Amino acid sequence: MVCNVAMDLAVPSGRVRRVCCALAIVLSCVLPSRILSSPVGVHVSVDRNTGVQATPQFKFQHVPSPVKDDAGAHAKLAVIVGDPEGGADLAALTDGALPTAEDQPSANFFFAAGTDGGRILMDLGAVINVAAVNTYSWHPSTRGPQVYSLYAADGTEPKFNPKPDENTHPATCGWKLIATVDTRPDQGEGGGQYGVSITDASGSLGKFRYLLFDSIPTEIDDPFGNTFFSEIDVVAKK
Ligand SMILES: [Ca+2]
Repeated sequence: MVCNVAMDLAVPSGRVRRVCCALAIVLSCVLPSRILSSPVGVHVSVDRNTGVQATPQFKFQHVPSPVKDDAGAHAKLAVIVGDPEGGADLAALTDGALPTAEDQPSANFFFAAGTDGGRILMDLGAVINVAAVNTYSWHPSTRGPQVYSLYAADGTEPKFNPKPDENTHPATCGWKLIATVDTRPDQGEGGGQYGVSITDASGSLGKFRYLLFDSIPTEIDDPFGNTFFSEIDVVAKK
């Protein structure tokens, strides 16, 4: 439990993997465990499908299914921190194609085994009004859940750094934290299909050109904790 709390806290703090457990225990008493630093108004919906509910159609109770023609379909993607040598290349995140089975490395992007995740930069090509960011994953075990922070930027700040390295906190160089996401269940390995939808009560998360996904493993008990990401959708406000 303490380890989970420590990892939750590590997400919005950049690439620092471990924090003082004592601090974690203290903060766990006053902060919710799942959405620690999301700004007021931001809502993170999480759905999980297991067993026969997890199908290649990615149908969820609340979170919309992935679509092909979202505002992120033609975004430029880059790994700016981490080792991407895992399964499919980054294009799998925006191709609109979905895995057809629960353990399909060739249809999912994930960071290399034994590494501590990384950062994915998404350049939408122009500033757009973002209504939602939806992320999808599928794996029968610990690579199913998603644990990441989402940052966003319009790129106009003078100090903006589009590629903050592992020693640079995005918030110090023109990025805004949108949400922290942690879909790990309280018990069990968390296998299954996950849909996450990040929205805001106002109808808009903001006007951004760049998104940064800062992902960490769901566990470090073995080398296989990096999430199998199937798709990322960016929904423009209409
Ligand atoms: Ca895909």
